[in-house]
Amino acid sequence: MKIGRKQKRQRGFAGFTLVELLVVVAIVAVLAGVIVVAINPAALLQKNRDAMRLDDLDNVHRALSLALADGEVTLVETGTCNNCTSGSGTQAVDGTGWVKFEVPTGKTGLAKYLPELPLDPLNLGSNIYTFGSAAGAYEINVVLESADNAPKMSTDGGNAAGVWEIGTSLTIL
Ligand SMILES: [Ca+2]
Repeated sequence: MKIGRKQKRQRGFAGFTLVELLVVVAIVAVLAGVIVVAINPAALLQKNRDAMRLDDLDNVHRALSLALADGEVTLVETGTCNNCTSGSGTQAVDGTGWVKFEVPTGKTGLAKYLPELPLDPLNLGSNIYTFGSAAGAYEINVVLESADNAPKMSTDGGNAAGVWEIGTSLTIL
């Protein structure tokens, strides 16, 4: 008997049973799960934010070092400053932002080296940048999120094992 074109096509589709299709869907779902676990997007985002934090604090540290060396700023005693953090202070780079300093007459200040103060990528709770200065030295702190960065925080030469500390005196904060 001759099989018509329509019948042939129907046979082709009938080649995949519902069970076979379900098995394929299940395999794809398992593979997708394995890939998500292997990549761990949440951990990746934490690492990205930490990289930004290290970059930000490095930039502020470098700008402050240059400004101090060039006599563009003088440090003040921050003491119990309540807006010396990126969470409560502004991004102003004139000494009124979360990084405090004074600009000697005729000088440009930190603005010569940094357009604005950075903010922590989350800038919430303990994820903020903190500044402190005393006796001509300063310190900037941030808490890193990624578990992989915990050793960085405990071996930075500072006095807080759970905080990344950078500056010219790491015992101010
Ligand atoms: Ca530390």
